[in-house]
Amino acid sequence: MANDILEKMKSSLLDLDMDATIENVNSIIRSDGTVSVQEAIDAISEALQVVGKRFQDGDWFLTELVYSGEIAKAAMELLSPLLAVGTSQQLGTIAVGTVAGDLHDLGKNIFINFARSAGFEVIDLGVDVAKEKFIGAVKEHSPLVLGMSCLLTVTAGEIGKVIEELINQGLRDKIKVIIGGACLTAGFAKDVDADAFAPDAVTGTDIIRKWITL
Ligand code: B12
Repeated sequence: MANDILEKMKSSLLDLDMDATIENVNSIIRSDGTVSVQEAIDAISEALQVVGKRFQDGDWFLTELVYSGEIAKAAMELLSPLLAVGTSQQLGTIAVGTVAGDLHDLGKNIFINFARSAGFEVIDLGVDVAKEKFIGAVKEHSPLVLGMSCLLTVTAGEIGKVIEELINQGLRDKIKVIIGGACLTAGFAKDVDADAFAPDAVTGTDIIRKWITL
């Protein structure tokens, strides 16, 4: 039953049927926990992997990529508020943005929602965030953690530039840096002197929670 409804939602997204996807997400929400919000978000991510493969293989074009992103965004907007009912704990402030040149924000937003529901105050810097804006946010808000999201190989170098600037401005030892996004790896994080790479939002939230409680 749980699998059926998740498969139905994935199929409707991959059929690029906005109405049916929204209806399926609403059925999941009405299922009262039979399917968890986390399972629904994972299913959307899985469908987007298929979108990426179709785009990469030349079976789908930019129009389909854009529209599938819009459907996923609309689905996430229904699911996100259900995550944000977590806790009244105040674990501290983190700042998160997608690096310069990159407009992908679905994964960043999922991480933000998980972090908020875990009790962090999150400053969302948005997408296409210039190095100067990351540094400005660190100076202004003194967050415990800086999170950077990056989905494009061509923009991954921006992460190293931000970290370099943190070092130049004497800020690096005051903040932990976590990075995430489909084109990154733990090895890349090591190369650019980030403190951690998270393959998904749940792992990312666990890592920053550990940093705070250690
Ligand atoms: C949807 C989508 C789009 C949408 C984005 C909509 C939006 N609002 O985000 C649009 C249409 C805008 C788009 C545009 C482009 N895209 Co695009 N896109 C995708 C797609 C299909 C899904 C991305 C996604 O949202 N995945 C689901 C989320 C949940 O996964 P995620 O982002 O990885 O996030 C998870 C983790 O990584 C982690 N995470 C992410 N960020 C962070 C940050 C922190 C701090 C932490 C802790 C964790 C964390 O947590 C998340 C949840 O678990 C991917 C395919 C793929 N396999 O990723 C291609 C993909 C990323 N796009 C690609 C390309 C090439 C483009 C374009 C260049 C296409 C073009 N020719 O114009 C443009 C670039 C525009 C730009 N300047 O940014 C390529 C990138 C290849 C590469 N390695 O460089 C991909 C991989 C497709 C492919 N296979 O070719 N895209």
